[in-house]
Amino acid sequence: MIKGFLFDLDGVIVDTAVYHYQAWRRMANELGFDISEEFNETLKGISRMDSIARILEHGKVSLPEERILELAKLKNEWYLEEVEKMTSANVLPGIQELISQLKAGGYKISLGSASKNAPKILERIGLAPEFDAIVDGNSVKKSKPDPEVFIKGAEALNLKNEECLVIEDAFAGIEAAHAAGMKAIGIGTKENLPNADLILASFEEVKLEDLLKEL
Ligand code: B16
Ligand code: MG
Repeated sequence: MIKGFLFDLDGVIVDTAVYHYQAWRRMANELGFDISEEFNETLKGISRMDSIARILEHGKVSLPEERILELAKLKNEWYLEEVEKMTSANVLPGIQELISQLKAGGYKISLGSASKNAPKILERIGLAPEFDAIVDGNSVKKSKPDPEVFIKGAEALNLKNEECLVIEDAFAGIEAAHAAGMKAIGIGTKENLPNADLILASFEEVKLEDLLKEL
């Protein structure tokens, strides 16, 4: 029986996935190569330092550790320029309504994000007080598809893993949910998320009872 929901942040609650892509692309372009949207798909849910390692490998660029850290910091500054402009209007369609339905139904909710910027983003969009727990890139060591972020989410809610349902937009995130013994709803398409237990384009007009029946 499902008692709790673990929400990914980027690409589920807000569309920051596009800001991550723009900032990584700017960095890659400055290094003399480009990254496609298709390649960017493989970065979703992956931590900042794992992402930069994958991007540099993709561009066949080898740099000293110090320079890599500098570039990761710069990318984050570019990314935060966009985050600073965010308001509650950036919450993706249907999310606020879903959270209200979950609260009314007595479900617990936690964030399960790889992002170190998660607290800042939740503050900006005004959703921080809605969460019973926040597990993010500051509290986990291993990147999705490792299940650590969701295992910690279930623990923070005082629930068993199988009592939690994950909502994700990343292939790696759905792998992480499954590795934790949880089902996952994918926000996206069958092509991007063939591993999801249920696919939705968004939460717009979605009723919680209907959702739970389909899983
Ligand atoms: P940051 P999620 C992930 O967040 C993003 O999908 C991924 O693109 C990003 O690199 C990662 O967070 C780290 O983010 O640089 O803000 O710490 O989708 O797990 O909410
Ligand atoms: Mg995501």
